[in-house]
Amino acid sequence: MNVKVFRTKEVQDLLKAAVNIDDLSGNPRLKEILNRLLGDLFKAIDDLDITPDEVWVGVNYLNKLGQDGEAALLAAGLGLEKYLDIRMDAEDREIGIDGCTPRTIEGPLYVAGAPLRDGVSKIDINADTDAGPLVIHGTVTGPSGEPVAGAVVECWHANSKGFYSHFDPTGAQSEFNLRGAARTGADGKYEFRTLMPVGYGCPPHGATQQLLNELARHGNRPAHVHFFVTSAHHRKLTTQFNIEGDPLIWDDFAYATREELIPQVVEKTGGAALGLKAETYKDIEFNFVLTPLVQGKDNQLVHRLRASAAA
Ligand code: MBD
Ligand code: FE
Repeated sequence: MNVKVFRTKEVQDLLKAAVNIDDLSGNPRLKEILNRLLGDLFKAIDDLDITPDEVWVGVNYLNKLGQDGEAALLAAGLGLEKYLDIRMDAEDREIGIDGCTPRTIEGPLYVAGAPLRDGVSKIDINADTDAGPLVIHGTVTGPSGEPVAGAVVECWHANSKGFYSHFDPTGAQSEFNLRGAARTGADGKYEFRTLMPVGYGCPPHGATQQLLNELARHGNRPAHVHFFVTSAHHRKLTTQFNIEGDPLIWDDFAYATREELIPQVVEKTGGAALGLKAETYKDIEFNFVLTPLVQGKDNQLVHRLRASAAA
């Protein structure tokens, strides 16, 4: 088949009818966006001669994606979440914001409500025989290097199997294991006492991995630790660092790696005195430089559906 019908009045009228374009009620922004996306899809079907069978494969894929609860995971894997970061970075450059800790994607595995402690937060609750102790610490500063008091650093990461609490298919972790928050004092310092994570892999039988297989892509991330940093007088920072030496560090299926987000891992002793499970532990210093509010507000705060639980 090599027919072209997209430009016909019948199809253009159909597109308008589908989003009820002539009716001023409803959600005008949604109408605008859906009209464009549906039109681009119709045009692609015409241009690439996408067959009915192929369309139904796609429709049924969306059903499986939803059943598996993986739409946000796929958004990360297809670079959509990274693309939003690229756009926000460009917006920042345009208004002269730079030199601060780079953002990188949030991902789909944050859970709100983790315990908040002053200064030091020990976040490993469950024993994990395959993971050694890890201390993550640093200072939160503003753009000119001044320590920020009262900043809240939230942290979440995987265990030695690459699984996150709340989403662990083995059910092995209690709520908020490897998740927590630390509030800075006048010196701007925070610290997490935890265990070394291992990289995440997509559920092997889920919709995301199914699509990645067709693309001959893997669905793995290097070992990493996520952070939100919030402070009343700065913009919220969403970032992560990677664990140096992980072989996937420049082959992340979610494209979150950045040069500035690979801190040194230093081996230290004195773990017992810190309440760690071994005398020898890994230490990572990671400092956060926050960006200023823009005209008194956070112009890039991202609202999205997030899991939450009670501490
Ligand atoms: C993760 O741990 C993650 O950080 C992202 C972005 C996607 C899937 C799992
Ligand atoms: Fe993650």
